[in-house]
Amino acid sequence: MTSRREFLSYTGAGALAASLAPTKTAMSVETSLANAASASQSKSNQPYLPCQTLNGWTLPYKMKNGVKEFHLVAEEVEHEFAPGTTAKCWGYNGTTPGPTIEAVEGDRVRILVTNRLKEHTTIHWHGLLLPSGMDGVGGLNQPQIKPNETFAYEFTLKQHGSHMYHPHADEMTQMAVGMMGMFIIHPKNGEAVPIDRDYCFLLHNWGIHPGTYRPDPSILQDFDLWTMNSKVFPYIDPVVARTGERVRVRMANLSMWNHPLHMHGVQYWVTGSDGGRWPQSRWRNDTTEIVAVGQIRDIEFIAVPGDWAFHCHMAHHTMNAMGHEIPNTLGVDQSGIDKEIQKMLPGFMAMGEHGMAEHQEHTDMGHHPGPRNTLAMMTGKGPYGNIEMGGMFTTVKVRDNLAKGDYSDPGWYNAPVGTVAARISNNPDFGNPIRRKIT
Ligand SMILES: [Cu+2]
Repeated sequence: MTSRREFLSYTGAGALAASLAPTKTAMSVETSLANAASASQSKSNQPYLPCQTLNGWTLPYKMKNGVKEFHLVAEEVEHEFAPGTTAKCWGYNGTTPGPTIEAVEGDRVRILVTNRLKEHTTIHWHGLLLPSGMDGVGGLNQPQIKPNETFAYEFTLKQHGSHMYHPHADEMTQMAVGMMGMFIIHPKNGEAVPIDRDYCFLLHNWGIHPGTYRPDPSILQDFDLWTMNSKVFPYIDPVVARTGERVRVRMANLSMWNHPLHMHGVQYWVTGSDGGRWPQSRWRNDTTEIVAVGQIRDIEFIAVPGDWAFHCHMAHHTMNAMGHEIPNTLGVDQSGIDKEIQKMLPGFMAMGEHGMAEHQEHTDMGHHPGPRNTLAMMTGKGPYGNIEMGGMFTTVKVRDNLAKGDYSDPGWYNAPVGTVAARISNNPDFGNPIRRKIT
């Protein structure tokens, strides 16, 4: 993951290097990448702070006569949600989500879109202010981009803030299988309140039924996987920061559900949306912010040392593939049922009488393996044991001694002595607590 992070920061810096040399009319990607190393060592020269796309990357561009030219390729991709589950998805330039586009307010951008799918597509620039003919709704604003064709979109960026791109052609299918990306526009005159670290991710849901390899576009509610940038816990990169830094996270949602994103350890400010940066008088504190379907919310906080959970608060959205509408086994005495069912289903294990936490213990031990290409419902190991999560769950890892611009995972937090909750008794009759009616 570290080397991927380094690569990502280079590609982001590569774009910066290109933007600093607008007189070079056709800077190659290779040149941009080569320049990245020096650019990353002299961050003060950068006109903006590159955004870190969790588990993702930023698309390099070429300068052509003062226009920043990006090239997106719509294509099928083999995508891994976590080791153990891959699927044939659709995305851009080899990944889902597609690479993040980063530019600056006032830039003229040209975005070439090559269609390597077997059906037509378009791209809609979600939230951008542009001429109607560049808005990307197939049939309404432009002809569909047929297989093998390349279309050019070109417009001037009149705004700044967090935005997205996605197809507006056979949208139900193309979004369900992963076609989406972020479009970040940095302010021309810098940030009103300086940001030390900037992150972004797209929330999504997937109908990848146990044992299958193709996302099912017909699912409306009971999805199997819930993702941040098309990854599930524990394979979502952590948000890393140094104590005291101001961190922004741009949370975007192109799934079929609203997601209340909850961050532990801080009261963050909600500072912007797809409608741009909000005036400071509208910033407000919260710890859970609903990011509705098709929306973006920017949050900012001052980093506090520790390992902090950061997740969707819909409890089913922090699970991996799980059954729905199954009999409730809570409180049901299942003794002896194993042997009976094992006659028909060898390896069957009754569970759920006292809760579902035992699920992770069983699956971690290799008991009752699920169908192939199917993740366990609960997973993840922390320094104190099983985390029992999945889906839209990651961590904010804040340390006192991180170097500026170091985005690598610092490992688990070493909590100061006396600051961790600890057992003081194992007797259920301990103490003299006041209790109401007990059945
Ligand atoms: Cu959710």
